[in-house]
Amino acid sequence: MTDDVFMLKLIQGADVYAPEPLGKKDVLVTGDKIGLIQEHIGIGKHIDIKLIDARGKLLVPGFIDCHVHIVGGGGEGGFKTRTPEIMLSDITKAGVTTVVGCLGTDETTRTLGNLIAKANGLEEEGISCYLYTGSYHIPVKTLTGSIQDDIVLIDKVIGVGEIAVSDHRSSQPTVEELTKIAAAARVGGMLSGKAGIVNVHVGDGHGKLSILEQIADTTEIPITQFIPTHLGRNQDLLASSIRYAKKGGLIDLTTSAPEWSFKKGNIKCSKALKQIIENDVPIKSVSFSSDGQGSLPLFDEKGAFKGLEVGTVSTLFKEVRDAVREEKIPLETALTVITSNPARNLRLKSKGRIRIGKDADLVLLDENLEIDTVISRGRIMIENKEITVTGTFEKQ
Ligand code: FWO
Ligand code: ZN
Repeated sequence: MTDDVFMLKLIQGADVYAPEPLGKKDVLVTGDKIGLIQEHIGIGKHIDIKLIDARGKLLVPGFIDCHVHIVGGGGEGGFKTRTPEIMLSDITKAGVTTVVGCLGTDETTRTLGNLIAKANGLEEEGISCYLYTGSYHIPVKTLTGSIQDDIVLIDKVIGVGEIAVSDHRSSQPTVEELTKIAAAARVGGMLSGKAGIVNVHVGDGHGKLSILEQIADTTEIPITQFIPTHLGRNQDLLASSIRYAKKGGLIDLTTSAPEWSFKKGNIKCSKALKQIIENDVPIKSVSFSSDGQGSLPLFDEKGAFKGLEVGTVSTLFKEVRDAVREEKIPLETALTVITSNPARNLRLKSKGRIRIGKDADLVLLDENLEIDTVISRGRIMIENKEITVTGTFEKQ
């Protein structure tokens, strides 16, 4: 019998990290929601329910990847370097049940219509998908002609991005231009009960986060309107990001990292997280995102394109696991950067925690912190490390 039949599933005897540790619990999944969390949940003999024996396993919230190029990205080396769009199992086998899709350098051949259609497709295939309107560049390309209207009128749009700053590929936005974008996103979010977040791509230019600090210091726009990302590119930028976070800013680190990036100073996310914690940055301000399907291009010192790789969603949890195993960061702390922190910072109200009434987005980890089972909105997508639900064009 396929899992679709079971509206009720009982996960028994898991060690639950919600992400805070709850200890051994039974968790009842009712439809697409978490229905009950108790020491022991008894069930009648004749009830039609799927039992999942989770003894010896950890149950954690489904992971949130808040920066994924779901329709593909790239192109920085010409047409043949446009990266491929994402497939469902690239996401689910990484334990990710919620993604935020975005466009990047190329908003000519990648369109918002394509992004919205892909997001709807991923939802139909079984995961949750939100979006940023716009892309790297200004003026921001939108669907309705206005950032505010896109956020208010398009359900999945929760903000704008990834707006590029301090990067040779950016539109070289002025403080005024970025302020206007943040103002529109803020009001759009207010009117629609969404975060209205501005996701900012920070390059390796000397400007770093100064444009965001100027906006926060000189206007009524709160610093938390922004989520700058790629902040582990080099030690200089990470140090600035730590200072920025200690002033109340939100910071996001990219887990996809090609070998060459470490030669250019990139700091492995698990190590960056250790440094961030050691500098007393409130962990709530920190998230990881994968830049999945985004290009990871290499440019030489003159800005000439030298080659590129493609980001993968699978790096997201890998860095969290390394933070636990190698940097000895407690699991309940490391997990927050891909669960409760992005859920809070992006105002994804039904996501990010194992709590009654929240979406039944759940991941079972085995004793080696390997992903064993993934449940998205109550549906089993991966079971005992096997893909049980494939995307439309993926072979079983
Ligand atoms: C980063 C996405 C970069 C695309 O700086 O921004 O290029 O449009 O697909 N990727 N431009 C990757 C580094 C963080 C390694 C993007 C890319
Ligand atoms: Zn980027």
